[in-house]
Amino acid sequence: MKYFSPEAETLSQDAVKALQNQRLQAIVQYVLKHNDYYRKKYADAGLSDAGSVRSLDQLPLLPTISKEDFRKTYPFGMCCVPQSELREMHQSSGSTGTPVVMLYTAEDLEQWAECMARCYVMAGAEPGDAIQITPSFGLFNGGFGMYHGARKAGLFIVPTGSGNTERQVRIAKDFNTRIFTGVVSYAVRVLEVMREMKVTLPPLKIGVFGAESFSEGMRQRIESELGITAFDIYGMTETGGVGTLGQDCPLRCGLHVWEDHYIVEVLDPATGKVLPDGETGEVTITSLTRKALPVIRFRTGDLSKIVSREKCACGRTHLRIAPITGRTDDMLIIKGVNFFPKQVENALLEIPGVLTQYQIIIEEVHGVKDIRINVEAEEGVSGYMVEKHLKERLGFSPKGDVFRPGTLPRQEGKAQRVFYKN
Ligand code: DLL
Repeated sequence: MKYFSPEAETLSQDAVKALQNQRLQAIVQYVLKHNDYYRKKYADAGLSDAGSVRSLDQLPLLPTISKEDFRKTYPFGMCCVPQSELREMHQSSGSTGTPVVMLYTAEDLEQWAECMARCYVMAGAEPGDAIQITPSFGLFNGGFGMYHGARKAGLFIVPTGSGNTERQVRIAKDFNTRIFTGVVSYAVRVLEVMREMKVTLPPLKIGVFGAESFSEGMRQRIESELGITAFDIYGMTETGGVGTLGQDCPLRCGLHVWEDHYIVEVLDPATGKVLPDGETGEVTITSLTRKALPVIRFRTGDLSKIVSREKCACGRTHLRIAPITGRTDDMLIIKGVNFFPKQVENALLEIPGVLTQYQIIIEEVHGVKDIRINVEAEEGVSGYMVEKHLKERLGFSPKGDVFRPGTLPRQEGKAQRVFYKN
């Protein structure tokens, strides 16, 4: 099976645009009809006639929304349906403590499953393949989203959830896991345990990983050590969860965004203006088909660019964005040099013998920010080697401390890589 929904995934670009225009108009009218918060927001922005937005070129007239809007309206303030129509919720917690909530009707769950099933099939999943779902089944959208999609794609679900890594490895072996899914850093953790247990998993072929930015170096490590092809799956609580926004195909030429369900804009983070294709900015999403809580111009905080609107050689026609570089709020500026944690990761993994666990420690020495890298490595790698390579690749000179394998702390969910110390 090559496509889960051949017709939708290979619509001509003109047909995609026509569908988006029609769905955009409908969703704007829908939120204005069913939600006071959107109505007030648009009225406050002086848009008495927001409902007349008819096409994509008028989209930039509408105000953007952000996580702030979700937090202000917690838990039901952005909901467009009565509670009797809700069937599921998920939430993510952020730095402020007030969670961001996504609500789902039965139709929304179908839409989520459809997007996820397309991702699985794009990665090469076949009905009956054993899929091991390692994100937790709970408020985090990862576990359930992967589950709904796997049901839809007819896969054999092995719902381990997170934790008990040794058991994960045993189960993968016993149930012939072919598709391994999860948060990137947890996949790396499982890899380590496999190495310790000296287990190889012959049927394992596909990795579906996301929830964090990961460098090409990390992807290569995962692929070569597990002997799999690793796919980069994208989505978030506010757009309806994992996989809603798409994934890369085996040709690795960007993340295919499911454009019949979502409109992508890339905005200049400082001015909010739409950037031309090819320029990096803040990914901004409009959901076209969601009922309980649609987003219109949601500023995700994620940085990427549109790489192509041309048909991909895989046959899919929806536009492609570059893998996420980082978030608007995770760029680091040390001694005048700007960089993202992902760049440090890439540079570290170029050093032979360096392993996948690391920490970026930002400390203030006499009022000046400085950076220290703690990284696990095999015997023979010295702090000096790490410092020298990072200086060459990134243009600044952090202090590098090398740790023995297995000694830096691990997390079960998304990994914390950057630590601030005074
Ligand atoms: O992390 C959904 C997810 C689960 C995606 C499992 C993939 C796998 P949230 O907890 O709401 O949802 O976090 C969303 O995670 O805005 C990005 O900053 C980041 N993120 C998600 N996927 C990727 C990816 C899930 N493929 C936030 N690459 C997003 C880089 C990603 N960052």
